[in-house]
Amino acid sequence: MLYYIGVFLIILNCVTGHNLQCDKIDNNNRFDCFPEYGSNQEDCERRGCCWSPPFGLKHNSNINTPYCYFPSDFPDYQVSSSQSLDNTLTYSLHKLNSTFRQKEILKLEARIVYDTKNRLRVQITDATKKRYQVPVFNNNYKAYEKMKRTDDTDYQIFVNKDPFAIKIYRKSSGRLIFDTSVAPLIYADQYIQFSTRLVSKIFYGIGEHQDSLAHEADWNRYTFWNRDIPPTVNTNLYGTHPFYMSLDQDGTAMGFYLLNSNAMDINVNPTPALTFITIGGIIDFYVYLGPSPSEVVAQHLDVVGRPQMPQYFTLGFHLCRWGYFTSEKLFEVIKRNRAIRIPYDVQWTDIDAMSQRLDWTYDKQNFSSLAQVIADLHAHDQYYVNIIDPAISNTPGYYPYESGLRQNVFIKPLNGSEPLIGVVWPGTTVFPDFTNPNTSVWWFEQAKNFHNQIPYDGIWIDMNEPSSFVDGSVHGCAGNQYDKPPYVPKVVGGALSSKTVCPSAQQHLSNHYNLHNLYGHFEAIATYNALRSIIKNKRPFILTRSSFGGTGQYAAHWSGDNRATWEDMYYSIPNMLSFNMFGIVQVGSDICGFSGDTNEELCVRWMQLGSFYPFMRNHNDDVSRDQDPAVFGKVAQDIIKKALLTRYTLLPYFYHLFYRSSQFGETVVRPMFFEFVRELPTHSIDRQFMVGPALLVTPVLEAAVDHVVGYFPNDTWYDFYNGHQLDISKGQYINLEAPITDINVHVRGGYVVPFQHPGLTTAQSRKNPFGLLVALKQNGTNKCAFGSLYWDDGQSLSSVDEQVFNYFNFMADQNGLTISRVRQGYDAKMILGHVKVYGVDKQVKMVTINGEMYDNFVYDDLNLVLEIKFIQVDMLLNKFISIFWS
Ligand code: MIG
Repeated sequence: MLYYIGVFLIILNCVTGHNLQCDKIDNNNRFDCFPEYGSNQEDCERRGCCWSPPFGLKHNSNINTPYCYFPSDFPDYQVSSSQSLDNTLTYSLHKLNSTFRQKEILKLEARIVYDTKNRLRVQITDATKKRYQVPVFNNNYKAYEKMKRTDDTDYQIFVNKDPFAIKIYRKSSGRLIFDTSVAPLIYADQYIQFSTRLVSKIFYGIGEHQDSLAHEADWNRYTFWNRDIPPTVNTNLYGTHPFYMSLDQDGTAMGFYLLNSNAMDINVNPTPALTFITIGGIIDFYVYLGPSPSEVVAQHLDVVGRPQMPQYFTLGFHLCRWGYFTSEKLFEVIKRNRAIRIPYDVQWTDIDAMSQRLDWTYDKQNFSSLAQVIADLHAHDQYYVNIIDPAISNTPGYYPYESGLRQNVFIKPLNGSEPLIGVVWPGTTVFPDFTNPNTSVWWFEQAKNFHNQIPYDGIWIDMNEPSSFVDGSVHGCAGNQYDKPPYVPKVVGGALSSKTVCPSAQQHLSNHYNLHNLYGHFEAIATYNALRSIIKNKRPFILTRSSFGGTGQYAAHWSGDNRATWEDMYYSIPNMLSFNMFGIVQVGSDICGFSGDTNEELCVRWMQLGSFYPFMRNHNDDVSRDQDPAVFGKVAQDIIKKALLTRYTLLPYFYHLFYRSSQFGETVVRPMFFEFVRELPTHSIDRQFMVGPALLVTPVLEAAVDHVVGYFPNDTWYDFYNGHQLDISKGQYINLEAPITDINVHVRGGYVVPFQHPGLTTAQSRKNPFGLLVALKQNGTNKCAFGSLYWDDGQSLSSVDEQVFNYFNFMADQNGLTISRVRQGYDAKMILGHVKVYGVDKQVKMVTINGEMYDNFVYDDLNLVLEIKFIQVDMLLNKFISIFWS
């Protein structure tokens, strides 16, 4: 009997190709051995992999359970020797034979660096030959003191020798947070693959993609290859940020960043695990130990670079559209929005203002009065931003082209001596190579010349994936191993050259194959440096579409060509929250939608939501209806105006958050789980978000409703507008009234939110009295609230370094409020005019300010709000201001 079963099993194995190393692996733990299209049993088995159609297939994602997967004994690397020096462990790795990828590298070196107490770095390189590495640097990188004692870290590293694998444990809990042993390491010249187990089924980050904030570890794939395409799910988009964060059961967060700029797929499987497939460069990654989500982000920004402080005006409202077509129409739009008195700081123009769509020109016929319009904006303390595309027309006699040719700044095809030619808006074009230092010099000259005619205040860099209307070039591509790599990640269009420059094209630092995902990043640097010299001593304002890790040091970002739909309005939230984790904190989407006609209801709701974006711009395309606030009915206008006034009121708070971001790597807008990690429902919320720690925004994201359900963590929450406290005793969902007149915003008890009476421009607002919104929180028998404010001139590059700023701390309890001036370095008028206290549960009969009785207060015994108005206290006169009530 036993004998027969044995024979039967052997026969079955022969038929299906199964062996025990395959059978051990259940469906969920399959790691794809055939990520190309068209897998079949024969080719799969030739790879030495297991083939079996899975049962229980899922069809709800863009990738299925693989039929072809690695057996657990698939050939892998082993450690042949190791060495430990200071803070670095070095391992020599080798693999005996190549498997199925072309040009596998059999000898590798792995270096594990104990970077800091809560951050480590791993690099795995070819042991004998130098390979391309990402040439991106961090501006504000502070050299840390080399870790001497590697036992002083929050992490413990375990290296398995055969097969080679890295496991990282969090010391405090003993939990495994990173583990490459789940699948083989493959390291070939143009194909590098490794996997890691995730700490939980949910992870965040991995952008730029159109997706929810929280990603579930089910079969899925994220592709990275910067691409000009309206945001679509399951598609590579404008930027590359291979960073993820994951939360463990105990609420601790870890983060991971793969510093690699090549085309990449990240495959997800339900193990839960991620598999990174990149087609070049090296393995170079960081693991961050947190333990809080905010700490993970701060640790990540220590690596890629923290955002610069923005100019204050850029926090105001920006108005743009493609298709003003004439400067008269442009001026009309400016005037009609001024006329309805909406707060409004910046007016933009798009490519229709260029002469024949040539960069660094304007249309002298249709936009003949452009300079006057700008002068008028400036006279109204408003600002102007124009668009620049990287591609330069190769029309003979066009100065940017001719001078660029002379300075040899354009990308060339493989072995070519003349620039590579593509097609963009002005027709045939060449592409500046911003990795070449000459290019920065030339770019500065163009920007400077243009600024002499058209004194712009910031630059919008679009189309910098880079985008082209032809694939590769007008002459195609060389067709070598870079144009046609052995493995192509699942990019839109199927080929790397799709609607961009040939991968084989030559740039100063490497080929385009390696540098493609950095194109926008390098353009942002060149533009930033140009503006630093042209607009002296002011923080450059640049808006970029394409981005890479660290671009936030130079530029703001918007989410590209969204649609005027409720769905795209929703996607703007996960997008801005993810970009805040990537260190591009000044971010927002085209408000009211870029393509398609908007409608009044959508646009009103979107303007309300947009009032809480870190970057607030209303913009649309050349064929859709106008959507600036003034085109809507009076009721809609008033609602929009109210939203904008709320934003302008809160700008000091926003500005303080930007300061925290530039100094400490904090986020400006953040997911709710950053503040309430112990409340599980927050982990996947992306229809609500927080502005800093103190404001919770619950927008309406669908048509024709007058209620919205929001989750409110176990804390004290007050209605932002009237101070009414939500009646909750635990974290819970609440069905809020949501009339179109207001967006729901709640203030969190325990915080003091600084504000300022709004003007119609930030310049006006900045002259107005300040206010403090004190939201008390019960703390034992006390109630208390805290906050701070950073304040500088809103424009100088050196404010922080030279300490030309003022800084205040606010402390309140149930009886009073103290304002302490911690630093006085910026000479300005700062008047405290207004204090609102939420959660004052005793009738107030008397108020004193700095010991003197003050009469101008109102106590609302319905909402328990004390409001003290028309104060005139100079915030810079005394070190302390105290206000008491009883
Ligand atoms: O191919 O400049 O995302 O904001 O209005 C379209 C025209 C080029 C794409 C940008 C969009 C801009 C548009 N640009």
